[in-house]
Amino acid sequence: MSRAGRRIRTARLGSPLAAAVLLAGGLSAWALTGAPAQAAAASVDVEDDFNGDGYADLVIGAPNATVSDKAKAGYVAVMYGSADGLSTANKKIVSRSTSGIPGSATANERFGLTFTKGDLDGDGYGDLVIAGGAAGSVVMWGSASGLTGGTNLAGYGQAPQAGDFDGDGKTDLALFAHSTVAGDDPPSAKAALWKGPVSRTGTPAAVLNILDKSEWWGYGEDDASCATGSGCEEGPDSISGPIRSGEAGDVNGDGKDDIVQWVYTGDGTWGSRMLLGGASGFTKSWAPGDTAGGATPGMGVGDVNGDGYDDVVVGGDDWSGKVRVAYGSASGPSSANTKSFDQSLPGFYGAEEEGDGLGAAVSVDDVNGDGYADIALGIPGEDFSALTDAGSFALVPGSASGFTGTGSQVFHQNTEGVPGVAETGDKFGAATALLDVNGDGHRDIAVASTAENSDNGAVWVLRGTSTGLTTTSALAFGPGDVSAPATDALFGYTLR
Ligand SMILES: [Ca+2]
Ligand SMILES: [Ca+2]
Ligand SMILES: [Ca+2]
Ligand SMILES: [Ca+2]
Repeated sequence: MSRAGRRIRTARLGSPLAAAVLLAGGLSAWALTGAPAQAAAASVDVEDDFNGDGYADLVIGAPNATVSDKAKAGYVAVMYGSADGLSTANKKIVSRSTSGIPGSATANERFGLTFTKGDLDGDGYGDLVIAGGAAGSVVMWGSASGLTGGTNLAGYGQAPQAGDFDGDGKTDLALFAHSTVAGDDPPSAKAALWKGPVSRTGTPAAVLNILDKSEWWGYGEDDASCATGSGCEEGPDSISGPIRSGEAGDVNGDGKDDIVQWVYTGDGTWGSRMLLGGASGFTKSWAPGDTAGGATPGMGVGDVNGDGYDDVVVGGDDWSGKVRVAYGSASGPSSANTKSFDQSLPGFYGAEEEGDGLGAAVSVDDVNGDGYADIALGIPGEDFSALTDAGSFALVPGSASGFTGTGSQVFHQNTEGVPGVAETGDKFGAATALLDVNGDGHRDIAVASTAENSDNGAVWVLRGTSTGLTTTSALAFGPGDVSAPATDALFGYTLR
């Protein structure tokens, strides 16, 4: 993930108080202000740091967990970073049964199936928006002591996305109603573009059109009913769904964040949708995988070739077993400037076989600190050593010429130094996230196996270095290690 006007923790130096302290006493006085005790690494984004300590915090979704005897009610585990990385002791488990969280645990709600991070109220601490299906979403607010509270966002419970979509420097929130697949045509679903800042009562500075007027679409031949903003199938407050996932970044370099989503495209098929940010709502554009069958590939956004335009990376899907990298430009990504690869890429270890799920998870951000976003790929269907679907993951470095394969790394549970033992059907690599949990300037990887220990799931963390990922100090933990419900939880189904 990389966002327009990316703000890192050191942005807090811009506050009058911090600036005055620096002038008066330099960094030695820093701790006295209540601001972060150490100067944070440039690799820790504000939205990833809920408690403002300069270490990125990981969020783990466990959407199928039983909570308060309600099957598939779901929860998220928030793991706070530290100089030593993550610790199973430093966490917060959040469900509808958690004190302060509105609502109550509900069977099949799958709370935490999707979520997004962003500093919605602009106080310098990242906030977390957790989708909860038909019941809507919940915002938890960052503070020096971590996430607190729980503000209900009724009506919007699917694939929320934070970013600066109108380019004013404040974090906005794109909200989408929960909807389910309905036959031939994608159903229209309620949606809203909330202009930031968003107050802790859940009130935005303004509500903008989710779609620019040029995109409004109504019933009938001439769309006349839509011209007034009413009767729209897709319009100021509606867009087609359902939506499985989304990622934000600035693919056309205009300072406004854009969203790539995986959405229902009708007739049982799913595909990508690119929404370009704008002052008067999103406009639709192209992304790879615009019609792609039923599987959901991973999607990531980041500047792989360092040209200032974020690039869109879409994993293999039913129609393409290849990972596609659509390089951004002033006019956004295009098919003409999209390059694809699979495991036959020179430098990439592994054999390309049917059903590998190459890129079933995708994360794009800079690990080795050279300024080029690197591509993490989950390969949960990878077979090796006669183990079917044991799974693996890879890191493919970015460069001035984009991905080349040079320097690629592949890991699985039998890689020396990786905790655990690879087994048939583990599906290691089902989800990935890149974030700097130990604040050393190199993003680390979190990777999940949702099929570990039946369907309980587990998460591994490998550290980033100037030469890529290392197994040194690798960590693995499951839901039981964080005192959370384990049975069939799919712990790690979503990571961010
Ligand atoms: Ca933190
Ligand atoms: Ca943009
Ligand atoms: Ca680029
Ligand atoms: Ca890099």
